[in-house]
Amino acid sequence: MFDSGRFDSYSDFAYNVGMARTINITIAGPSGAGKTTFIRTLDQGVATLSAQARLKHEHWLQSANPEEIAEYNHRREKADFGAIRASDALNIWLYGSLAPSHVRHLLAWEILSMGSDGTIFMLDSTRPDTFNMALYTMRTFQKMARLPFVVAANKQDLPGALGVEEIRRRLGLPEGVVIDPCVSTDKKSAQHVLVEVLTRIVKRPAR
Ligand SMILES: Nc1nc2c(ncn2[C@@H]2O[C@H](COP(=O)(O)OP(=O)(O)OP(=O)(O)O)[C@@H](O)[C@H]2O)c(=O)[nH]1
Ligand SMILES: [Mg+2]
Repeated sequence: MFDSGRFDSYSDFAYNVGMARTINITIAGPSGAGKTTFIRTLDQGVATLSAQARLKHEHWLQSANPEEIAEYNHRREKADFGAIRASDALNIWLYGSLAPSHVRHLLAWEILSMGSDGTIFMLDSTRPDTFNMALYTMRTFQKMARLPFVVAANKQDLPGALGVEEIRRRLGLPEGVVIDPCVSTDKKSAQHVLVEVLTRIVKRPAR
């Protein structure tokens, strides 16, 4: 699915040692930002995952605690997760997080951030009134776990969408933070954001 070829050598390596890797990515941000849309655009269905990943998933379902199961069922109902088989050796899971307006959000965020390898912070570029919620989401998630992340400035197709630099200024984000313009309904655009966060995850030094 990726034309950049940036993950080929990693995938070859993982495949050769018989170890398909699963990368978990959380999509977080205010209500209406476009998180569910982003996941639906990229989802290929669990059936496409490697046998190993499916087995791990079943095992997880048997061993998860009640809170985790409740969270899983909630996300499934909202179609808030997706699965991508990026190569023979690389499976990607996408998890939509609860919006900060949700009563249970802190518990759900804790569970998600513990199991995630990276985060996409999504915001609606036409809704500066939600930027404080976006910042709150970023700060809280990063406090729970310092994960590689990118910011997706979504709904760039709509009139009045603020540009990346204007969003950077309003959120007070330093140059080092990647803000990727995004249209969640568009597959190429969603893939671009995904590759940005994957690049940061793969580059991260081993813990
Ligand atoms: N024009 C446009 N509309 C979008 C885009 N992304 C999402 N939408 C629309 O924005 C609305 C909200 O999108 P959702 O994906 O449901 O947002 P969400 O972040 O999951 O919201 P919650 O589940 O409430 O937290 C829907 O009507 C989408 O169709 C985009 O890139 N462009
Ligand atoms: Mg949603």
